[in-house]
Amino acid sequence: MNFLKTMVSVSVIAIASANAAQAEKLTLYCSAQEDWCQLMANTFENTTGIDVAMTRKSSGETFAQIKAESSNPKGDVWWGGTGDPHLQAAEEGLTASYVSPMRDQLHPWAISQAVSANNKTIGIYSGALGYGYNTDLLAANSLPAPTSWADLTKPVYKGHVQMANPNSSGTAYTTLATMMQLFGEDGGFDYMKGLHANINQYTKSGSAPIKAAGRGETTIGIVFMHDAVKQAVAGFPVKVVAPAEGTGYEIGSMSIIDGARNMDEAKIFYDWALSADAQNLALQVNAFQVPSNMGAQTSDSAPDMSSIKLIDYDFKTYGSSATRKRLLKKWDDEVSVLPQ
Ligand code: S7P
Repeated sequence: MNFLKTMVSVSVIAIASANAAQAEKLTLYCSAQEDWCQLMANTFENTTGIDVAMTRKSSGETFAQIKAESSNPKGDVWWGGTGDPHLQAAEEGLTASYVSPMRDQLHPWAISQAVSANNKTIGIYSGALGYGYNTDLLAANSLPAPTSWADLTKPVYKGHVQMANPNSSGTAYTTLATMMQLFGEDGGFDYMKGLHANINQYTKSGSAPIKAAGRGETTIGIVFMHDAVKQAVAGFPVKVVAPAEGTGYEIGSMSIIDGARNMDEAKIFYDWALSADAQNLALQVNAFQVPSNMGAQTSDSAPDMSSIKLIDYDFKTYGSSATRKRLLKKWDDEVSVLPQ
């Protein structure tokens, strides 16, 4: 595909060409899946001539890095990852305000993410939380098929469930915040304790548990449903579950880092990443999130968000610095230390 011909916004190209002659490098912190990060970086580089140095880390880890570097910022754009830590970064003054000319091409949910953060972040995709299980392992262990969140705390699944650590992983923080919203704070922490009894490993990355399930290293992995679909489409014996009680979701986000050394290039990347063509790159790497550009394609394999019982996820509360810090500390102090 020739992106210079097909790019939706002519203004994006004009700015890109003008600036590409000058310098042009961009340090990209990426928190989506590795193959998607790489494709975004390479395609942007080829399209604009701007050199991209890309690092992939999970959402919580990237937040921590940007915070640690805040007196001497090294990154320019943070692309991908769950919205909560992007909102926290905005609140803590780690990211910069920018209103892209591409905004009128976006779904309202992507713009509302920006509005709630004084335009310091914006939605680039969305996806629902759930889990997946390895159908072969389930049968081999004569386990019943789980259908709800409550099922995952049943003793029969002891040692069969894997999720990420909510400190490093946006997926796992979304899980923690979802349980608070489904069951209340006391009930939610009781749930996390019950789940902990069945967990075989807390991974660093959010999608690792379903990759492990695909390989037969765990029976169940708690992940975004689109990450489970990716394993199923790749041919692994993975069944995707939308939990019966309902579930939370993410607005995967993008932010420009405050004090970015390459601010012009950061804005060029930002505008480009909001275009339909850039978002359609997701299809090449089986990234099954729902794109934020209304003209971008959603794969037929993507989980149908309208058929999933979604909670009214409170991004303002669970993306706030005070709430995220408090919940993570409470999880560290009261859940992670419990014997298994
Ligand atoms: O790209 C897949 C995806 O699930 O990864 C992001 C995730 O936050 C990154 O992994 P962590 O859970 O380890 O932070 C999601 O935003 C995205 O949908």
